[in-house]
Amino acid sequence: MIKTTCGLDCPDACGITTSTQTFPKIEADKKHPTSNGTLCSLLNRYMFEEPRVKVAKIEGKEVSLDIAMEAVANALKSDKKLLWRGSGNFGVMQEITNLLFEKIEGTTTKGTLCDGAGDEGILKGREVNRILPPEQIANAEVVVVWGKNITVTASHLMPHLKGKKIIVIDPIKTAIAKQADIHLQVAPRSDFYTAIMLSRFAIMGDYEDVEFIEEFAPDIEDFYDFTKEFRIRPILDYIGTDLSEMGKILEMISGKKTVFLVGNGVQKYSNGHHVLHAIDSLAVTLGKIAKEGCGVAFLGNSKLGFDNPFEIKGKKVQKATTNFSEFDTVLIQGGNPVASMPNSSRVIDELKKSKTVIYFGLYENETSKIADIVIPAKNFFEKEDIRLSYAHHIVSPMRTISSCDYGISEYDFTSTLLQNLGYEALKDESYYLNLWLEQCTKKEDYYLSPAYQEIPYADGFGEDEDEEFVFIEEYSDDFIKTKQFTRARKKSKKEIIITEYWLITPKASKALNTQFKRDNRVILHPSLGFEDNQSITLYSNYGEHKFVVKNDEEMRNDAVLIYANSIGVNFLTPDILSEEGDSACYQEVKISIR
Ligand SMILES: Nc1nc2c(c(=O)[nH]1)N[C@H]1C(S)=C(S)[C@@H](COP(=O)(O)OP(=O)(O)OC[C@H]3O[C@@H](n4cnc5c(=O)[nH]c(N)nc54)[C@H](O)[C@@H]3O)O[C@H]1N2
Ligand SMILES: Nc1nc2c(c(=O)[nH]1)N[C@H]1C(S)=C(S)[C@@H](COP(=O)(O)OP(=O)(O)OC[C@H]3O[C@@H](n4cnc5c(=O)[nH]c(N)nc54)[C@H](O)[C@@H]3O)O[C@H]1N2
Ligand SMILES: [Mo]
Repeated sequence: MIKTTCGLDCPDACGITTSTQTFPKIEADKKHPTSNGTLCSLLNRYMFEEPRVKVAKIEGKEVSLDIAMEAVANALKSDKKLLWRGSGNFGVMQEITNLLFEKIEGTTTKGTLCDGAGDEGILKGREVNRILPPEQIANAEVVVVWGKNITVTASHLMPHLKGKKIIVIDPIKTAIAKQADIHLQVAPRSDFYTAIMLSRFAIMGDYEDVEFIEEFAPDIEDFYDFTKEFRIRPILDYIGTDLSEMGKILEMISGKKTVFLVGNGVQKYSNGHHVLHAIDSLAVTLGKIAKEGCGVAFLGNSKLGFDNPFEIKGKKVQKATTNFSEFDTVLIQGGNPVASMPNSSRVIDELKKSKTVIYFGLYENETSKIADIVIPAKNFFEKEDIRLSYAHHIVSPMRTISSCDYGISEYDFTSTLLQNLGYEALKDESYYLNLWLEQCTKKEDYYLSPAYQEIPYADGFGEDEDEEFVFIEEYSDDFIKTKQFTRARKKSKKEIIITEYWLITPKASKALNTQFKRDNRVILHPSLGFEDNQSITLYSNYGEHKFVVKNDEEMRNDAVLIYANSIGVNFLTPDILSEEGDSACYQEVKISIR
């Protein structure tokens, strides 16, 4: 039997056992510290059902891999070339193509489609984004699931929640919300206010952890003053809650070891950094961080503590709002930007203006369809790699289990092009793999990241771990004006006719971003008055697209939901960057229905 690891972009990064003889039969590695004995259907089933790109193409014509690679080499000789990498595979070797772009003086990207805004908010308070080890989640007594659809997107955390008090803060009545002791069904994009209000009431009600604050966060008085700048009544109305519900939450947490599991949902907005900074400030006020069974877990920095051999300098452009037309040659690796980036019409226009688009991936998708050159990749069962995770510290090798004679690995792709273009060859593949493993400590059969700490921030915050926490003390928001709060209050609820809806766009259970099963549904509250299976057009300032209606009581009546795997969802989303953190803001948009 061989042990390997799932490479799909998911926090769990599950251990797998299989053998070359029995593959594609795979099983969960029951000894792997983060597996719970099962593998999800994405890995077990949908990945194997998805038709692969099995032959290289130039302008739609099938050619041999050698000829296609020569065409890629020629295209990379142009002046302006860009590498745009997606997150289809989470192995570290994906980044080896950086070494090619360093040599040819090409442009790469900075920023992210994913968690950049939230990450920046964490850095503001703690200076480093350390991962909360799952053991601390297991040690907690109360778990606050905040904008994270845990049963779908991180199902291997579910066993840790057994027997605990659960508080869910989410505009949708998700599966975990249905099991929760308290579900705060907040208005979308109101989490900053929720965190600030909870902090204010915590201090007013003497729920704060005085001893902890003295040592780690003495600036609390200024933070308290800051929370008082916000008016209680209109803001609680806006969030969709009241004093008694806020009180219940604080009572449930008080005196109990509490973990906050914060997901991407809270920060898909221009002010996403404020949200994570406010949630951290709340956790510090309550003393629910840097202790056993406590902490705020967001997507952590998986590469923290590593020297990354693939980090390069050179020109970088924004990943979420790339102007592809500025480049003659665009190499798209492991991603599907035509469907996954915001504002699809703009992305398609931009890509059409660039001379040569190269798609290097596993599956046919919206991006492969418009590419000039298509190069088939190998999947993570067909090459060697190392897997890190943004939710735990286990570092796991990924092994070659199966052969693939039509695809090429990222290492071979880079190596071939460097040779073809006359540059010095790469070192052996094992050299790079070992560079990662050598930096780890060994824990039984597994490796542990150099950043591992049993209780993160136990000695303090900052790089040197002896600094104080920095509270949030300023807030700006151009999208929602606080004046709206007073206006909404003056009208009775009946008078307000909603014509524009928030767009909630979370991850789907049968897809991994745009890979695997796709959809075309929009989910609405029945009170909006549409029929199931009716086809409707949604439009925003950025574009429009048709979707098929599914009614669901789990929705609020001021929001519609379209999963991230849905065909056309990103025709509606804005190509704007978060105020800080260089992140996409998929939900900073209101949509109308035709
Ligand atoms: N099955 C599956 N698993 C996945 C993925 C997948 O595509 N499919 N993708 C992976 C990737 S790339 C990532 S980044 C992670 C992300 O996983 P999560 O962090 O769970 O992120 P999302 O699924 O985007 O949204 C999470 C929740 O946020 C809620 N939400 C939306 N808007 C708001 C808001 O304004 N406030 C609050 N409080 N909640 C809000 C949504 O209703 C949803 O329940 O999942 C990973 N795991
Ligand atoms: N509306 C909306 N849009 C979103 C989001 C959302 O919540 N809502 N979420 C955003 C988030 S969090 C993320 S992370 C992005 C993800 O967006 P992308 O990074 O573009 O990821 P995918 O769309 O899944 O495309 C991954 C592609 O990688 C290729 N691939 C897989 N494995 C390999 C490999 O080993 N080698 C190579 N060369 N190719 C491979 C496959 O062909 C696959 O089609 O989407 C973002 N888009
Ligand atoms: Mo993501």
